[in-house]
Amino acid sequence: MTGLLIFAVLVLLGIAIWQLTKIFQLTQIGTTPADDDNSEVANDRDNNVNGYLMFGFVAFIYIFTIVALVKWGHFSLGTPASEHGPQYDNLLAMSFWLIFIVQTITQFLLHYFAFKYRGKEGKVAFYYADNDKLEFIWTIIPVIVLAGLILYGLYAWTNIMFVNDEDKEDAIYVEVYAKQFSWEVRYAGADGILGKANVRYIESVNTMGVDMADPNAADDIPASELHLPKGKRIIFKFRSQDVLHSAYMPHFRAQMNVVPGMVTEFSFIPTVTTAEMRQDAAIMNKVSNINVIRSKKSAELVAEGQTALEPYTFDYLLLCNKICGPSHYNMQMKIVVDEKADFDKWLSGQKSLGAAVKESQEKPVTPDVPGTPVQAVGGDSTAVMPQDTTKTVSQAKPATTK
Ligand SMILES: [Cu+2]
Repeated sequence: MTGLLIFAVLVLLGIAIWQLTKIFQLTQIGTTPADDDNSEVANDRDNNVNGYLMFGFVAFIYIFTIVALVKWGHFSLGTPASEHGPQYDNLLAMSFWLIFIVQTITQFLLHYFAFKYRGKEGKVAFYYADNDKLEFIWTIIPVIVLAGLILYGLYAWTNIMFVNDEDKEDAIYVEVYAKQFSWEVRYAGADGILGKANVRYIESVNTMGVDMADPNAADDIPASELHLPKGKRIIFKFRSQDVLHSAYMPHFRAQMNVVPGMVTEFSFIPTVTTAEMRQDAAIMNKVSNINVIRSKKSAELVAEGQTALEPYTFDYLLLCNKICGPSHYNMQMKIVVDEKADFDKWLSGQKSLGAAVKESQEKPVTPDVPGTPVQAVGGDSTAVMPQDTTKTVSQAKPATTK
């Protein structure tokens, strides 16, 4: 912080000195004989310098574009893992190529003509009012191209966002619940319907505030990992406990705002299991790069007498993509895409919410969802502190943080 202040002071001091010299120069006007070199009118040397600088600037743009593509091109999203993914990537690729081609040509023309018609002493600019034909051409071409792009975009949008009734019947409903700074998920259970929920019902192990009086609620299944079956349509219902979050699943080309006080929706069909994605060439390359960095770091840690880092293995992630507070960067949840049979096996091994609530009423509170402590919400007296695992709900002190 001090460094920043010193930097700001130095910059301001520099500006002050510069302004003072300008004022000094202005006071000298008219007192000394005119000097051609300091004239405000550009001479041929100035015009040439500006003309070549124009070329230099366009060269800089092109070189930077090439370097960026080579150096950072591999940060693009890679193989899509959802059914709508390729269509989404197609739309993005089309937009990028169009922008790339148009900007490459127009930037060149802009800078080339600025160079070609740079000022020359004694040369007067030619007055050219307008040309209807030219204006028609450069209006109609962008109109046609943009209309095509927008129409294709709308087509892709309805394809991705619209789920027909037939598909809805066969889908798996999953609620994704966001809070500062973690995610929880809840599966609809055997009845295929998610029980109603509200932040006011948050109590003990019922960390998502499900209304246990709703007959659809008891069979709901809470989980701390998002498991999805390959080839099945998943309909996500997003809710937030506190502030605006955004559920971002980049590998599935899915993102949806998570808004307090309302339920938002997104749906997709996963097409690549976690095991299959781990065999993807680009992913394997990324993983080995990360592990090179990790092994270097591990060597340093071991030298300091600490334990080495575990090697990294690829997993899909659900991330938060709205800056929602100080730990936003670490708000993530692992996503596992399994074959349908493995998914069914995993789901049947999870405890239903009804059973969990019943159990917690019989014995002291031990939340069985790791990493999902009940958060204090606006002085909610039922909230339990994360460490508070030994007391029953009635004994728990109200949380006083925040
Ligand atoms: Cu967030």
